[in-house]
Amino acid sequence: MRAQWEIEAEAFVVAAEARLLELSIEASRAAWVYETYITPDTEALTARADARLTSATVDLARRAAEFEGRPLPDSTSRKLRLLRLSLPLLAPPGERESEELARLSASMRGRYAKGRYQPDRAGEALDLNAIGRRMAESRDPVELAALWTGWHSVGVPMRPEFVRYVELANAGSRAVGFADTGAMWRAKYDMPPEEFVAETERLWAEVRPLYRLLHAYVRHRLVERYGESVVPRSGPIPAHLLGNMWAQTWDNLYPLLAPPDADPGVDLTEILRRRKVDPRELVRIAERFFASLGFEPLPATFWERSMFEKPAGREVLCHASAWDIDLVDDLRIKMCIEITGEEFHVVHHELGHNFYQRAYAHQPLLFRDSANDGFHEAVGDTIDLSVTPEYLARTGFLDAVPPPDRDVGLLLRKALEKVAFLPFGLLVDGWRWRVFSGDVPPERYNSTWWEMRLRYQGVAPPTPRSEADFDPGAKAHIPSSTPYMRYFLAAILQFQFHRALARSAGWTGPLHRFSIYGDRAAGARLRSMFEMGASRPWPDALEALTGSRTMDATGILDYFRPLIGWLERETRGVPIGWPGE
Ligand code: X8Z
Ligand code: ZN
Repeated sequence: MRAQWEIEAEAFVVAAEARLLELSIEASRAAWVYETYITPDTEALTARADARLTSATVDLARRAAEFEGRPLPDSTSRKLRLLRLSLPLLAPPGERESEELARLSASMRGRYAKGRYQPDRAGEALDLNAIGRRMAESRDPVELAALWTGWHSVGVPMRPEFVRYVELANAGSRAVGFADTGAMWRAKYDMPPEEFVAETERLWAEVRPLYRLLHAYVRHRLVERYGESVVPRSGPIPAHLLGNMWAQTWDNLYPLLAPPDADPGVDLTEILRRRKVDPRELVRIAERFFASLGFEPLPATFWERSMFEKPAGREVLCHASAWDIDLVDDLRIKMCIEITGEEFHVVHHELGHNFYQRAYAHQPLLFRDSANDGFHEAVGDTIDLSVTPEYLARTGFLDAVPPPDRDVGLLLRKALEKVAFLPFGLLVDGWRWRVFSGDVPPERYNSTWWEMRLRYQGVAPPTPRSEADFDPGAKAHIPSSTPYMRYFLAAILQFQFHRALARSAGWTGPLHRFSIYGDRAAGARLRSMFEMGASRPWPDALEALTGSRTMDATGILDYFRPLIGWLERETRGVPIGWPGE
């Protein structure tokens, strides 16, 4: 016979899921309207819907705690645990405080979305997309520094909001038993939080030598280009010279860094522009990749309701995101698509979220999530790793497959995207965890941010920074409260997934030439992992796909193996590392 508390716990979970579903849909709709049409009214509406959802979640999480310590079926106790972890921000006690936190959160997102930089008084004000385009292309250090500094001023008015936000967010996390919000974020990984931190450090230690090698090569080439007065031979690389606002991916510098005798690699931007591909078609191309694996095409509503382009005449939050509004099949993406290779990757990334969401939609609400959040971020990128020359030739984008003996260009371009990202992926939440715990107080927010950017990435700001600035606010995930360690995990996991899929296909060639395009067996393996959602601890899902229960950095190292030797040769006699690392 089932115990009384077991019956009560299950009834509680069913009712909680129904309540949360209703409030989540309401909050998603409000957030969608806000982020695609930013006005004071939509800001107030999204804040209100968020406050309702976060307050209800805290309330339910506290009641869930009453079942703690009683023997319950695994899936029930897992749901009770996940309930406390379902949102990155929880409401602090008190209706006023809860609404205040939701308002601060919406306000910071709005500031980010509305950020502009006006290069000169007569010129037009540039939004982040326009600034990003210039940063990708310009090689003028003076212009680049101005763009960088101009955008970073977006953080300044966020600072007082962020200070208060940290207090309120921590109060919300404490209300459900966590020491602070960072502790709550670290508790999401089916292992003791300290063990999770140790895992991230272990993975970083494994890939760090490759990052330092790439850093040394890039710095050396930048010294040649800009001279030692701009780029110190053995110091940090100035952050504005890497082709990206946050120096998080460096592939826009490829034309500058390509070995003179190397194959040009594959220039996706050029291919897409030559074909006159428009934003909607770009999404279609990515959808066709998923379809080739056996996934159902996206629903008609996806095409009707998504935002693919920046609309004229209203403010929107352009940072790309994927949505599942009704948590069943009201799937959408929100992007301001530009026709570039970079955005081609992002479109695959976003559709990965949508196909994952759809595959776990049959799960009970609290299991409608990825195995861990790194998985959600990794799947679209895994598909994107299969955008190989062979795939491009099969789909008619390339006339002929280039011979593999000159692939160093292809690999360097990928490393500038994927390897360059690793320390940034690690440090954003490295910083935020310390901020939430109080280890870094407001008067050291910015200096610690730069200490960490120096230590991990080996980059330095182009102009002196002070505590009047708030440079973390110039990165979307800070105002939007999106945890960031997930991207570091994804950068490791996607190569582990890719290698596993290659092995099960019997592939013996180089990993960067392997593509799962059209491979239904690979699609079925991915789908069965997707369908598990968050119903099992993530090592189970990882094992189902890869045979391993631990995250493994040898995937990315194997992928770049042919490049490592080349980088070692190129950096012979060149300084490696930097003071302050
Ligand atoms: O934010 C994203 C996605 C949406 S989940 C576009 N990414 C991180 C970023 O842009 O900083 C993808 C890679 C890292
Ligand atoms: Zn994502």
